[in-house]
Amino acid sequence: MSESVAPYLEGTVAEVFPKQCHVIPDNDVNHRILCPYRRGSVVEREPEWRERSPVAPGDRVRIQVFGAKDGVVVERLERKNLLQRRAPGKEGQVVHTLVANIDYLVIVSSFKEPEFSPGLIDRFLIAAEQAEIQPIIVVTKQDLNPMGASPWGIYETFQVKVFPVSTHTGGGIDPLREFLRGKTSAFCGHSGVGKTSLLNQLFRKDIGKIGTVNAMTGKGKHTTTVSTLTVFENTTRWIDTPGIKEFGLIKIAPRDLIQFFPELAQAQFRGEDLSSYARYHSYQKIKVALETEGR
Ligand SMILES: Nc1nc2c(ncn2[C@@H]2O[C@H](COP(=O)(O)OP(=O)(O)OP(=O)(O)O)[C@@H](O)[C@H]2O)c(=O)[nH]1
Ligand SMILES: [Mg+2]
Repeated sequence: MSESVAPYLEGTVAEVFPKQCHVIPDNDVNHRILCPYRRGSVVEREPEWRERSPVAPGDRVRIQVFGAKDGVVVERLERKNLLQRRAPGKEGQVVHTLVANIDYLVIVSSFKEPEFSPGLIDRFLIAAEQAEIQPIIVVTKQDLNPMGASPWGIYETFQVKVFPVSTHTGGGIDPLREFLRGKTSAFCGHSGVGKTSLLNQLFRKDIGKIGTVNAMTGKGKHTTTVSTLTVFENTTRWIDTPGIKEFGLIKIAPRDLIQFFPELAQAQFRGEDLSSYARYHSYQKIKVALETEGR
């Protein structure tokens, strides 16, 4: 008689905790297996930029399964892409991998409460371009925009798709759901912009807890604390992420930054004054950050 060996499966990381993660096995999208992971068995060779955690939501992994709900990660499979930022509060070259293997980065900003945030949108757009991930922009809380202002117009001139929505009126939700169907998308942005509210509407049921915003500052209260990948109608995957305060870009030399601002690069080529351009301020701010962080 041969000894029985615990079986191996492949799956997708749905949630990451310290030292363990939830994995959705490929053979049953409604199932979750809690699997410890060890850096040594997941990362073959430490990269130049050390990851705060060696697995991220969306990662493909091979697991060995011991019971209905128990397993262990034995390997992280090759990544199609990954979205990384400088790990906040960490010294040196440490990165936070927000998500891996996504089709769309959904950059969520509210029209108001908190205030529309082009600075963060610019950073996400740059990171998406670096990672070769298609970004789209969702501007929530359109019920607070009775005049129909569109401060996002500039992004449409760069062929970035913008979806204005309101989870209060339901406006704009159906076309967004159709656009995302069959793909894996990560929803990222500041706290309180309405990422979880939006996902609850897209799912047509409550999958995550919704917070409030501070009445004085208009800022969110970091209600979502762990990124969660949830499967919608078998083939669509949505990752809700906790609101971030800042997005520190990595692996860009300050002199190369202008390439990510095509209108400024062209203006510079023509010898024009850059300071009259809408995104000049944002460009300067990011450049200074890259210079002071030093790499
Ligand atoms: N007026 C208005 N308020 C909204 C809309 N969508 C969400 N909100 C409110 O915004 C607040 C924050 O919503 P959440 O969905 O928790 O925001 P979040 O982006 O998930 O926040 P974190 O989990 O902290 O990152 C709640 O009070 C929601 O009711 C909207 O379309 N219009
Ligand atoms: Mg949330």
